[in-house]
Amino acid sequence: MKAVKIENLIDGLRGISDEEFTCDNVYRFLAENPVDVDTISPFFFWSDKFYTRNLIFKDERFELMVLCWDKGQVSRIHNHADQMCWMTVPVGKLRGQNFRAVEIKEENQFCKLVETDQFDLSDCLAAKVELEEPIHQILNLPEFAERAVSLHIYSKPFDKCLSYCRETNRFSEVPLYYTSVNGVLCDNIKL
Ligand code: CSS
Ligand code: FE2
Repeated sequence: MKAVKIENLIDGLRGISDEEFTCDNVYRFLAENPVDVDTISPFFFWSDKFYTRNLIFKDERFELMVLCWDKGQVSRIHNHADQMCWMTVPVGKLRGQNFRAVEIKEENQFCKLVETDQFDLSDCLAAKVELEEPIHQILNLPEFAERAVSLHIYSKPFDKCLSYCRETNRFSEVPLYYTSVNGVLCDNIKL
C-alpha cells in the first residue's frame, strides 16, 4: 500500500461528511491510508519522563496527534471521555491492554477493574477504542526494545479523561496536555 502524506490524510478526513464520520468508516480510511513517516517526523518530540502528545490538526469535529513513546513508557489506565478514537502505530510497536469495570461506586470514585483482551499494534495497522469497553492502557514494553510513535484521532477532541488506579481502585478526572502544537514545543513543557 502506498504511504500517504499527513496533509493528504488530514484532507481526506476533513472530506468525510458528518454522517459518514463513523467508527467503521474512519477505521477503514485509516487502514487504507498508511501515513508516510517522513511527513510526521517533524512533529516528534521525545522526553525521558513521559510519552509526548503532539497535536497536528484540530477542528470542531476531530483532533489528530502523534504520540512519541520512549522505550518502556506507558500511559495511565484511562478512558476517552466517551469520544470515538482510532489509532495506528507507524513506528515501532505498542501493546494495548483493555479493562472492564466490574464494580463501580461513582459517589466514592471507586472502580474495580479486571484485565480483558490485549492487542499489539505496529506497521500502521489500525485500531479503534471500543465505546462499549473504553478503559485501556497503552504500553511500549521494555522487551519491544525500541521507540514507538502512534497516530491518534479523537472525535470529538477532549482535554480531560478518567484515570484509574489499580492499587487503590479509585478513579479521577485528569487534564490532558499537548507537548507540542504544529511542531512547536508548548511553553509550559520541559522535556
Ligand atoms: N489516550 C491517550 C493515549 S493512549 S490511547 C492520550 O491521548 O494521551
Ligand atoms: Fe487512550
